[in-house]
Amino acid sequence: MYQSGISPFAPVLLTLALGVFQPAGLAAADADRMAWFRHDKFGMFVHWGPYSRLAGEWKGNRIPPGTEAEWIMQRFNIPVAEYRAMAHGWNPVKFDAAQFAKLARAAGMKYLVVTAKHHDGFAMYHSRVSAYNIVDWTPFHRDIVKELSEACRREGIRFCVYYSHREDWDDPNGYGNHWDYDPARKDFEKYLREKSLPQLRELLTGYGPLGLVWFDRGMDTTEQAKRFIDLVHELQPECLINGRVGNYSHELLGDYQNMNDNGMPAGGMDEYWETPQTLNGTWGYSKFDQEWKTPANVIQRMVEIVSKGGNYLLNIGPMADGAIPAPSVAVLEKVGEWMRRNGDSIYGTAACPVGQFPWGRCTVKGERVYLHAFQRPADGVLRVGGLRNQVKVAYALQTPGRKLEVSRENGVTAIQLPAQGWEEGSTVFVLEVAGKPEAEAEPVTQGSDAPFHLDPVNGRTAGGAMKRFNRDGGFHIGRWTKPEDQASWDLLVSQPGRYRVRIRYAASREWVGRKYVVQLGGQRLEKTVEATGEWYAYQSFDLGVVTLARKGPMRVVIHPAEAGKENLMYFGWLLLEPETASGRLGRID
Ligand code: H79
Repeated sequence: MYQSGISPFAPVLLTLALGVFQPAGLAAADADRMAWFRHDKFGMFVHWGPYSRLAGEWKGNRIPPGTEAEWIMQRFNIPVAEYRAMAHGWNPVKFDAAQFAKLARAAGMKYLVVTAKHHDGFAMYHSRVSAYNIVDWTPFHRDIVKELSEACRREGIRFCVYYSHREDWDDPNGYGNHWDYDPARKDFEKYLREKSLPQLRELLTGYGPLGLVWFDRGMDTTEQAKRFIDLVHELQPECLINGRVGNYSHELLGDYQNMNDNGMPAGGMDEYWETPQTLNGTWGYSKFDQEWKTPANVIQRMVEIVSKGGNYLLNIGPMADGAIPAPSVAVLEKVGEWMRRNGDSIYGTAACPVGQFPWGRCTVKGERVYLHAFQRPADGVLRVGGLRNQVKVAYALQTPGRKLEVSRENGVTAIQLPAQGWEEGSTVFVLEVAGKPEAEAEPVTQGSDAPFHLDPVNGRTAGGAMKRFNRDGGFHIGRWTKPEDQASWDLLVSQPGRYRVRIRYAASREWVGRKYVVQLGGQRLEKTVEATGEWYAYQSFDLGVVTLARKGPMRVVIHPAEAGKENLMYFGWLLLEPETASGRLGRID
């Protein structure tokens, strides 16, 4: 177990002082463990292993650019013996851990996650559990996890490991290798007991405090996943666990959720999240993939992610000799220059309450709104709709002494922008506002004969109800067990009349039969949760017809009818379709 020298209460006090957002429904103890994750926003992912030596090519077969070169063993069904022989000759003499940690630091990244073992089963550290590791199996004989952990500590970068805990194409009992091993004869329990869990123990005991363990590909059962979680908690209680630790088709476990690889959510969520992304189209190095993202693109992705409350884990794929591809170094250094000037608008900020703007995104911290303009509007005016607060003063982040002219009309704040000082990627303007930044309540509107589409993005949650990620790359509202746990939407009805109400949700077997309430203005529908088959098997149900009698504002609320132990449902959307003479319109599935 590792102790930090800082009082465990320090991050909480800091958090309160800064007024930083904490996702609803999380216990204070969890928020404390999450403090660094919430603050740091930007991390470096490192995918490096024997696959890097192949660089996307095996016996003339090539991994297409834009796809995963670290999957080469599986992709071409390379026999274990041949892959092992290839790894046996791997000698990445140019590897320099300090270069990685210094690059992460120069880029403004605050944590680093290295593949201690990827799906190919090869350990990048000195494992006593399996001799198939970089120290015992290669002429290199150096423990790169150890070297990176020490270099990161010297540079003030939080050190973390990726460990593929289910997939193992080398082990006869691990997952995924069907070309050498007969899946019917696998003893997965033996793999967990004799390789996966013991190797995790080695990583948790041999490399100092870990910021987080990044699991991948999920686990068969919740019970198995809990053994990994328990081991992390037992050995390093402060260490965070990513959401891919458990079964993807059940309730997602872990301290935070990952988007799908390279995923970007449509809107903010009520839980901690991170998106792993590549700098080109592959994680492990491929000599065929030179489609590097530009610094401006990386900056804009980061801003977008942070504006939605997430963290950005950006990957580099070192080459066979251990060198970092020069184009990735160049991009990260440029991003770092931007971060040194604009980091205030990223670190320690929270999701923008207002959402997205045509010209860019925003982040907030305390009583400040950071407006990220991706390009200068042609008329030189930045229009900020939907912000409720009074603006006290506005300036460019780089020139706080030079105040900008601000006016407000029809609820829209307009800022006169300077012609100079524009930055590649994003130019940041600061609004100092009265009070905590808040969005103007903006009703959901309808077009002529168009349905109201009420979903997790345009709705509000209250009580314990949470907007959550799910494995299909979509989002749902979950964690609602009692009547106070609610989702609500404010509508502006422009077309009174009869509306058919449809709902889409997924329900695991345990939730079937629970009662829920849909309030539409004064009308109350009480319904029963029906079976959809699986946790994430969404289905639509017809809830009947209601009359929306008047034009004007109306509120829709959904909540459990009574308190229960189980979650109500994974809510996808509610649709109000006008019933017209021509029949039903605008079906959205
Ligand atoms: O480590 C990186 C990926 O290798 C790993 N996650 C990131 C962080 C990952 N594991 N599984 N997946 C990604 C999804 C698998 C996609 C697949 Fe395929 C589609 C496997 C087989 C078909 C991609 C395309 C790999 C081979 C072909």
